[in-house]
Amino acid sequence: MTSLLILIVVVLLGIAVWQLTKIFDLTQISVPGEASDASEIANERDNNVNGYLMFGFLAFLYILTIYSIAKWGHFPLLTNAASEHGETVDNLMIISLVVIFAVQLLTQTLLHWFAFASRGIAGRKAFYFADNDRLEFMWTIIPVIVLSGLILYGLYGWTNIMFVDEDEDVMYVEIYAKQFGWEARYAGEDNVLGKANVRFIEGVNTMGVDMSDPNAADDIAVSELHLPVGKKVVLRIRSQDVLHSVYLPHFRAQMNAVPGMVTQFAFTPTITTSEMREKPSVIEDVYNINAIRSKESAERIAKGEEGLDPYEFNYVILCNKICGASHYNMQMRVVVESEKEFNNWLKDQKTLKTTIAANSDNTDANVHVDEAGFVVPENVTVDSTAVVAQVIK
Ligand SMILES: [Cu+2]
Repeated sequence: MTSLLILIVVVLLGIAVWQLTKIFDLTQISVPGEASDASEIANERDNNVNGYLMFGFLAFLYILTIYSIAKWGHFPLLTNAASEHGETVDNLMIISLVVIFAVQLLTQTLLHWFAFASRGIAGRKAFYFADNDRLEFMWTIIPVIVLSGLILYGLYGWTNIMFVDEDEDVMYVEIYAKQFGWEARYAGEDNVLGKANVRFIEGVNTMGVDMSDPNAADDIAVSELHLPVGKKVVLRIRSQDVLHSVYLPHFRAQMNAVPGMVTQFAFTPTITTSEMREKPSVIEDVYNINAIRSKESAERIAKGEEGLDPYEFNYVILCNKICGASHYNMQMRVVVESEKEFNNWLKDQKTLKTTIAANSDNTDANVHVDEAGFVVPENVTVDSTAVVAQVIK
């Protein structure tokens, strides 16, 4: 309703301005026989001014672009990729940027130069031709070759990234997305994730793992993702409610989390968290962030609020689909460490089965444990309308 009112006001304002300009035009009476600036036909001076203004605009465009690149053109996602395939993605990005910049520099310069060179001059007539096959051929074939090259390189990179050899020694980890947070599940010793479905969500079994599936017995649910460096990990991605997107910027990895299906992305981390913290560019970023943060912290303390802790570099999973009100805050910390550190950490994590059993001891009415020790949810109904309402609101 408010938007409709705003729209009506904007339309009425437009009509008012239009009427005012008409009145203004009517008041500009020109005396017959006298040269008047109010003439609607452009004279030599108008044409020259417009011709030079085109150059002025071109200069403005590039001075602004080059100044922006020099001042803010720090591209943290074009270097320091922390995964094996990351370099391919970065190269594709850099090549695309260079090609786009070169092509637009050439075309914009030509466009503005032609506008200047062909400006109206008294007595000069425009040269007209209906078509020119050679020109048509050139501006068709050159983009075709350049774009095919880029697309083929992209496809080659993508198939290489997405291909997982069946014999390869990989680690399976499930990433579970929901409004608004992430959970992860390790496949355990058997390296097979137990089946899961949203209908099994109950109590501590927040990912809806089917505990009657024997493969689920050793699955480990965590809220922080740890990965051993140099080991290929296959992320199996599910969503509880709406579309989310698993985005691991430092590893150049992204895949949608789609309700009702399992998507996957495989990558090999190559740099541990502590190695990344030592990189000069990361140290500089952290320093800059903390300079802003300490200012903010001082302001908070002055107001009697709690101060902020200093920022420390960490890999993260972010959500890259606008999935609702708290989308911006959907993140999970990722720790890349040596295989030994990873194994020690994993050893300390409890299996989902143990956690559920410990909780069901407190007699949860809807859950019982069968003879094999598996927790079986009874009459679990999931109110999916509640989630939809939240999205619409
Ligand atoms: Cu999300």
